[in-house]
Amino acid sequence: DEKFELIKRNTVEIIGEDDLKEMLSDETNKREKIAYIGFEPSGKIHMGHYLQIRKMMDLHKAGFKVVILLADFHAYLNQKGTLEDIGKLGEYNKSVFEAMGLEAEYIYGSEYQLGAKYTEDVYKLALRTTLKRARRSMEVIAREDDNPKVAEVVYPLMQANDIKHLNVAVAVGGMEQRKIHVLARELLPNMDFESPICLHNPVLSGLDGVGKMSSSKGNLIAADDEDKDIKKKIKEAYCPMKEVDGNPILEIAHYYLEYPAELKRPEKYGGNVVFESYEDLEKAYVEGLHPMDLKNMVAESMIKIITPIREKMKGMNI
Ligand code: NAL
Repeated sequence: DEKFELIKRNTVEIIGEDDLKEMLSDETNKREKIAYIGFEPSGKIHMGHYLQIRKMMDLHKAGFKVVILLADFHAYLNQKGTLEDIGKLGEYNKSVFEAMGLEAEYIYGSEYQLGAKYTEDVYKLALRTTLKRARRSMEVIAREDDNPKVAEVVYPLMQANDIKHLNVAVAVGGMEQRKIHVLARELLPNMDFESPICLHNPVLSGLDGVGKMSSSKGNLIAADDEDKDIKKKIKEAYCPMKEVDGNPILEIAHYYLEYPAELKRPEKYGGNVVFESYEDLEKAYVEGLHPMDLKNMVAESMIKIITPIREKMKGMNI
C-alpha cells in the first residue's frame, strides 16, 4: 500500500491499478517486476523527461527492475536522423539519466528489433490493427509531415511489440503514449502475453505557454542548463496572473517544489510565506500571489535540482 502510493504519486493515471496492487502484494513474484520506459534519443533532456525518470526511480524503490529503452529505430522511423547520429544521442541521454541518479538497465531498440520472432510479431500486429487506429495513436507523437509516411504506422506496432519482447509488466510514459499503450493492452493478450499495466505521467506545458515542453521547440528547461539560463528562461516564461490552466511555472511548482515550500521576500513586499502543499500555493496564486514571487520560488528550486545533475555530467566527459 505504501509502495502503491509511492508509484501512484504525481501520475495522471494508472491503467490496470488492481493488477499493480496484486503484483505488489504477491511475494512469489509470479509476474516478474519489470518496469520500462522508452525514449526517442534526443539532443536535449528537459524537466519533462526528468519527471519520468523520477517515476522510474520510484518504481525501482518499490522493488522493480527498471529498463530504459533507447528507442533508436523509433526515432529513425520518426524522421529524427540517421541511425548513427541517433545512436550518439542515445549515449548522451544515458549519461544524463545516470547523472540524475537512476539505476537501470539500458537497451537500444536495434539490439533486438531485427530478430525473426520480433519481426513475425510485428506482421501479426499489422494484420490486427487498422490504419486509422495506428495513425490516431500517433497524433501527438509523429513528427509533422505534409506527406505522412508508412513509417508512422509501423512505429506504434513496434512499440506494442517491445512490451512483449522486453517482458514488461509496467509500461511507463507521458500521457501522449496512452493510445499506443491501450492498443498494446488490447492486442498482446492474443499474442501469448499478459496485458501490461500502463502508468502515465503528466506532460508539462512549454515555457512559452504555446504547446507542450519539447526538445524540438526550445521552450524547455534542460537538465544541464546553467543557473543564469534557468533564471532568464523562468523570468521570461508565460505565467498569466491568477491563471492555473496551461501555466508552465505553476506546473513546475506542482511537480518540483518540496512542500512545505517557503517564499522568501523582503518585508516591504509582504514578507516570507510558507505554503503547506501545492494546493495551498495554487489557491494563493488564484487569489493574486504575484507571478514574480512564484517565479522566484520556482527558479530557486530548479537551480537546486539541476546544479548537481549538471556538475555530475561535467565530470562524465561526454
Ligand atoms: C517508447 C518509445 C518507443 C518505444 C517504446 C516501446 C515500449 C514502451 C515505450 C516506448 C518512444 C516514445 C516517444 N514513443 O515518444 O519517445
